[in-house]
Amino acid sequence: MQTTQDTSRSEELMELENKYGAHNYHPLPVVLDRGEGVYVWDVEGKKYYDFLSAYSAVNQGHCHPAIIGTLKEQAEKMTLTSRAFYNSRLGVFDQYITEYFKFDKVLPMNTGAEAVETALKICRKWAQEVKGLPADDTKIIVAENNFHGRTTTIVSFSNDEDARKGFGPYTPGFVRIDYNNVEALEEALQMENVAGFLVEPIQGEAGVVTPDDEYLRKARALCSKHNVLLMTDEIQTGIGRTGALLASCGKCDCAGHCERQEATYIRPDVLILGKALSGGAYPVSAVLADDPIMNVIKPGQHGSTFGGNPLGVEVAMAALNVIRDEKLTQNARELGELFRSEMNTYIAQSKIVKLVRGRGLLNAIVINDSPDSDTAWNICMRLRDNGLLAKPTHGNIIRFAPPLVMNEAQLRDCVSIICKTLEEFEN
Ligand code: IF1
Repeated sequence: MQTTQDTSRSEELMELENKYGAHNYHPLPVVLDRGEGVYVWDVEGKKYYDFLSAYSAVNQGHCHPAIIGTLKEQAEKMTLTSRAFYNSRLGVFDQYITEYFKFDKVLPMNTGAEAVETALKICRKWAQEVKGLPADDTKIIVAENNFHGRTTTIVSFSNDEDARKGFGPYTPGFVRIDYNNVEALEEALQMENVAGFLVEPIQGEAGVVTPDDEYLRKARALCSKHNVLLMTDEIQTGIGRTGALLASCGKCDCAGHCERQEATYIRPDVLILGKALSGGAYPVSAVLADDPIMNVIKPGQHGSTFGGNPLGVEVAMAALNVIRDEKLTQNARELGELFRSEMNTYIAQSKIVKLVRGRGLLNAIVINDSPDSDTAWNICMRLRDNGLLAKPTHGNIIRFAPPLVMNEAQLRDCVSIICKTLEEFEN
């Protein structure tokens, strides 16, 4: 399987990034040039299965024709007006997305971190203006090992030293509790002046840490009881990825549209979306909430030059259409079950893999080696050689998140590449 290809073009391009770009990443050494569906090609023309999907932004697959078609069409008509004026696409998008996810209102932004910041600002303002909490002591509860983005406020409540250290002084007003621990939440809610609880339905960066089935439901009930806003960060888990439209939909894909809503859907007060909201074609993020919450934001109090621009919102509508039209949520659910079951068969006779976990097509395997070892990295390098791209997280965890447009034959092919590669590391 060793490639004998001339990789000088790749070397050259990596050297350019290395020399002229800030060193804020440590990428796997592969230089991608083109993508289509579940596949990407490097500059030497080698083809790979993409098992990262740009951290779940490319759920709809690379360069989906419907999304790119819409992007091209809108780009030739109008790209940006700013919110100083109305534009002909934003209202249409506002109606579309609020009906799609069943909230009264949406506030569009661009990146995930901006959407999280927006949710935090809405939460604080709601707490002060509606709930009557003091401005200098409004607390928001967050989870241990959270990942919500890279702004100074967001890294203020991170416990990842790399993300946080050296970037102080930090924004106060956050209280961190154990993830997947209802008692810890209950206890934290006894504090005075709690405004909200910000949580990932599955912790992606932490290594696809999947909470107990009842965790979110109980968190929902506790937040309601204490008049505290439940804010779910579905930037990575949302839009079909976990085999549900939102991870907070449980096993359903309706976002409150069907009779199973009662049984499975946990409705947050504030829903935070990004990444796959645009299918990776353009940065689009959004915060959704009902009127009593969203209406605390008045003209001049929050915004963004690019937020709600006609190009972004057209792309987002196309991207959400693809999820529905191609039944990608259902596909993620079915292929996810197949993936975990195949991996569990492998793990039963494996020494190198401890376990597989996840929901839908957001999965990870835990390598049986210390987080300080380079085993997971070496496995990812061999996966690359064997035509599949994945990235380790936290040293000994490998995340597997292919585009949701994958079919069963492709998934079986990928499982065989993964198992064959793992076998090389078995002794
Ligand atoms: C990086 C991880 C994924 C997110 C959740 C908000 C954001 C993210 C739940 C911010 C972003 C990214 C950013 C990326 C690595 C990455 C990531 F490895 F850190 F965990 F996806 F798996 N909430 N996640 O996952 O969104 O501002 O980036 O648009 O390199 O920082 P953003």
